Amino acid sequence: MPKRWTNDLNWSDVTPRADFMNRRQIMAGAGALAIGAIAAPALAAIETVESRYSTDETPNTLEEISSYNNFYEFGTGKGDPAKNAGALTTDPWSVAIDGLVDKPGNYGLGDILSGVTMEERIYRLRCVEAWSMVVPWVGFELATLLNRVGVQPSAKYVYFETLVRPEEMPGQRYPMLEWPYREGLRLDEAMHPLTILATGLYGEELPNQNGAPLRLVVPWKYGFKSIKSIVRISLVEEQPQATWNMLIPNEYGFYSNVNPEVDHPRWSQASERKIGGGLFSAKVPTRMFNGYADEVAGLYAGMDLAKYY
Ligand SMILES: Nc1nc2c(c(=O)[nH]1)N[C@H]1C(S)=C(S)[C@@H](COP(=O)(O)O)O[C@H]1N2
Ligand SMILES: [Mo]
Repeated sequence: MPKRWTNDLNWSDVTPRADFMNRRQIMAGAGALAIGAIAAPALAAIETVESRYSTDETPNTLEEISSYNNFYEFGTGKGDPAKNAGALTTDPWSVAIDGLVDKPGNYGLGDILSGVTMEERIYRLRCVEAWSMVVPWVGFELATLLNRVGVQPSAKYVYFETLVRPEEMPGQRYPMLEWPYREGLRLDEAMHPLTILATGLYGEELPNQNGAPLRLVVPWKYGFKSIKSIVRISLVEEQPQATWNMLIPNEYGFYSNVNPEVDHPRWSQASERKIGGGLFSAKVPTRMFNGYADEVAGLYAGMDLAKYY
């Protein structure tokens, strides 16, 4: 498939001018234009508005969120990312957006952020694995970005890739996984307003171990679907590869929706341990779609979720 690579495109070209000006005015009003250029860190830390999708559950502490992580590029232990991710260079950063889009290109992070016309918001969302956390993300809807680049009618899925940089990512010196880490969503899942690209948490830039400078958050799916430190977003026609699905397909399906009724072959998925409640804290029942069933169950109407797990 021919790919068109451009380095000269930026968001002022692809964003309707009125929206762009409006965004700049919002930024100016927030005092974020003090140095003239729109810098990513200023954006990550900008005053945020609570999303309509926020839960009212108490968020985990920054310490909890940034010290118990999965990010195999930095090692397989839960403490390895916090120990090793500090060396990752996240500025400059660019994301290749390609495939079935009207405006493919290599977009700098600043361009991406300055094109987000809605104000960034704090999303206090639950994340679930065998453990769970509530994280006050700062981010914007993935749909905003996809609409800016123009999704072509033949696109059915979105594919994501993480950076490959073994010099700074010591875990990539070993074939723990097939690098790059990769993930995919069906287009309707990707366009759902609960699917966000996070740039920060607690109103600050994202800690590297949480996937700086840009990571996906899909709160009704298991944690591994939320790919970190993204450098490629491709719109494609066929169901794309996803790292854990490739590695152990009978344990990890493409969809990976949180579903207490469908057990992992090696463990029950009916309950979860809340991080922060202490190591021996009681498990709590896991909710269908991680509690977001009202919002997302419709995406799977008529699908057998035991088959499409
Ligand atoms: N690139 C990359 N993204 C990744 C992972 C990874 O190893 N590499 N781990 C996934 C898994 S298994 C989980 S549970 C979440 C953890 O996100 P958190 O550390 O912010 O809680 O990141 C996901 N995204
Ligand atoms: Mo995970």
